[in-house]
Amino acid sequence: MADLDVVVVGAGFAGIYAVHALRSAGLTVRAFEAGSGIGGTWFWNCYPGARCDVESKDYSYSFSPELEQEWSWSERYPAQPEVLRYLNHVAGRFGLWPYIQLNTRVTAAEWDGERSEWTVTTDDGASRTARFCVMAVGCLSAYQVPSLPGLETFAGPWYHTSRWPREGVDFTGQRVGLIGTGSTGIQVAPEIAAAAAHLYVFQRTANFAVPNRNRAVDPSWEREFKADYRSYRKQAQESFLGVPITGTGRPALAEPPADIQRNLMERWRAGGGMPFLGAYTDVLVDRAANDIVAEFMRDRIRETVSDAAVAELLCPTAYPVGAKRLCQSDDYFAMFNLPNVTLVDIRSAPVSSVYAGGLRTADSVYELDALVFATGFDAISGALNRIGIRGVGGVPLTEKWAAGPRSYLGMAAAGFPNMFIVTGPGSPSVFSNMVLSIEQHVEWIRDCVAYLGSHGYSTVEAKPSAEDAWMAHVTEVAYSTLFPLADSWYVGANIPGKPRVFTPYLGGVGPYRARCDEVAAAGYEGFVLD
Ligand code: NA7
Repeated sequence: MADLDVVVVGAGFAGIYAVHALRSAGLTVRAFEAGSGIGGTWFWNCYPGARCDVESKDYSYSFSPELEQEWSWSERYPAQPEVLRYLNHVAGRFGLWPYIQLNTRVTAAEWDGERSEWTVTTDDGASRTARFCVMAVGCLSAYQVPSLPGLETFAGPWYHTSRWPREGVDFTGQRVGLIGTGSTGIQVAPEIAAAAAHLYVFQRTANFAVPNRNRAVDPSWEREFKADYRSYRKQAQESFLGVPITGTGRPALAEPPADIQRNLMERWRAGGGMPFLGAYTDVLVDRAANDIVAEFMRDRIRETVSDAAVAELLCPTAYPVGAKRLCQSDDYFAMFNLPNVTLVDIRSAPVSSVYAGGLRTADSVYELDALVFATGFDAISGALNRIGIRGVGGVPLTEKWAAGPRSYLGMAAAGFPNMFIVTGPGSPSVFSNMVLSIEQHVEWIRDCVAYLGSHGYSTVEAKPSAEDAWMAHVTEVAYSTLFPLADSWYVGANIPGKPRVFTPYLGGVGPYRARCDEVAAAGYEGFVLD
């Protein structure tokens, strides 16, 4: 008999809710978390300026009406410390601490076909057996530092934003180099610029950013909003992104140009990426419509940045707007008007090496006291590939995914019975309100485990044919949009040598939920139950 019913790997939003939901269903559960605290992404990414790009009213658990009434968010877009406080509150409120083991990294998980159980090994040398394994490792947890020649010779400190020192970093009086201008780089840059003697922003690809218009939550708005929270959550579940947004419902190409500009400006002034990109139905599928929105955004950069050459360099042209994660910032572009900030184009003159005193590019040398990497993650599959996961016949997950990550419904991989992935490849995951998707996945997994128990089955495994069909569908939907045109982490293009596979499911969380429900209602169609 296995030690546990379920081992949960990770204690971020997904792991915390998995522990609660599975325990509430009467199962014995233990979660292992590498960090010294819970929170996952929100634990590790404690760099200054870290903030969620989904509004707090949406980016919060909906499973408990009491919780959602009790908790008050202070800001429209929550900053990292507040998200972390929230998750710690949830763990305490629902009595989850005894079931979460911190400072413990799972190093291997191996399926034993004879005993129908997983053996999970941790970095303290211990092993546990469990009937089920729930991988709640996060989509953006395996961070990457580029291999720059000479980095080991750099005399000053260097940091990756995803492993920021918890005690903070004082850049006062320093010359700081920042590599990476995605969502993270755009958030951290103004914070560094406010303290440093000089900030050099090394930009490989210019990125689009909309304003947050972040603000304190108004208590009267909150009261009114909370009065109708349940029906709002229902709308979210049925929506496309997991956040109910109001678009015009019309294609931009059928709209008079002046109306488009007026409408985009209204949304720009209101702030937020989802309402802005969702203004028209064709922006993410038709390049001509996309160009209108992209040019609108470039015009905002041009009117914000006073040096015309710097503004032009900051104008993204390499990909359709939205095809990479749309960044959000209230102060990034204006920061380039500060005398202590320099934008360096490393697309035309790439970084050649790091030396003790700084960084060399193809055409210049930059003297630096500290280096910051905001260079992103081996997304979605990276964290799973770093665990030694072996399925039926001892086959490693890395071998199965050698040509790219794949799974059935983004939750289960053929050849890996009784292993569930929360927001894995082929799930709406990062293309949705993650918290809402996590809740849906976890509840589906909980119900599947309960179904096995009540019907006398001990194992569940995705059929290869179901996995193939699901991934073909994921690909077909993705290639009907403009998303594949960008070299983004959605396709793994940011990791040298990673196979180019479009991993998030773009079919929308409402239709996805309906499909998952159909699969369950049909006795877990596409799975072998044994
Ligand atoms: P991203 O979005 O992957 O951004 C990483 C940035 O780092 C991006 O500007 C990259 O340029 C740059 N990068 C990566 N490797 C290099 C090298 N070798 N040299 C120079 N520049 C490099 O990660 P984030 O952490 O910003 O955001 C991840 C997600 O977190 C975000 O999408 C939100 O969902 C939250 P590139 O564009 O590849 O040319």
